[in-house]
Amino acid sequence: MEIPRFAPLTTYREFAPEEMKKRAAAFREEVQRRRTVRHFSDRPVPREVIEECLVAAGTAPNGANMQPWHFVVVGDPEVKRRIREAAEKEERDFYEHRAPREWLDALAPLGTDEQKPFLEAAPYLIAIFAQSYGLLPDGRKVKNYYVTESVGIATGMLITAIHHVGLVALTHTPSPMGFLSEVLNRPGNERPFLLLAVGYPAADAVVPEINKKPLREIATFV
Ligand code: IYR
Repeated sequence: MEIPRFAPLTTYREFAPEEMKKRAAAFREEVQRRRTVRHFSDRPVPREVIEECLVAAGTAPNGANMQPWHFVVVGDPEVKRRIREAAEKEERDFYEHRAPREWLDALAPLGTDEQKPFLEAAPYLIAIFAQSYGLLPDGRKVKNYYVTESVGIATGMLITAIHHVGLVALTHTPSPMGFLSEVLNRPGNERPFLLLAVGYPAADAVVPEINKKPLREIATFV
């Protein structure tokens, strides 16, 4: 067993209550501006910005620090085209056959359909994979813990980072999305978790008029 090693906490910063309140409100306002955008410009995005956002996402708290995620950043138009083609095939089946009426009704306010032009328009697609188990260089398996929770937290941090730098993202979950493993050649210990389209919004981008639940509905203080 590895012996735990500890170092002093030097990165923590405390803020006085008034400053804390200001920061809390400022951050709340900043994230309230975020919208999921489905219409992308093809304007290029510096790769370095995406790299920084991914490093930020990789700091996410996670089970036993196994960091059970892998991010595949797709900028190659031909790979994006293949992803779009495969996603639209699944989505067509979803919208035309598989989706129960109740699900279609729930999606109606978003105006989504089987057409996924953003998968080619956005300069980057980030395919997020969850590693069900880790693999040592000698091929032995290492158990991962709380994989879904961990990858979900990292994904949330990635989306927040993307917003923070002035880009927009769309969380896309083609169902099923096994095709991502094939198109992107991922190993057997990884399952596709989510596909993020990232870029600038199109000049004429519109967003659905929907609301977030108020605090009293999403939280209880006891
Ligand atoms: N995967 C489909 C359907 C879809 C499902 C949910 I839940 C959404 O919030 C949005 C869409 C699609 O991407 O169109």
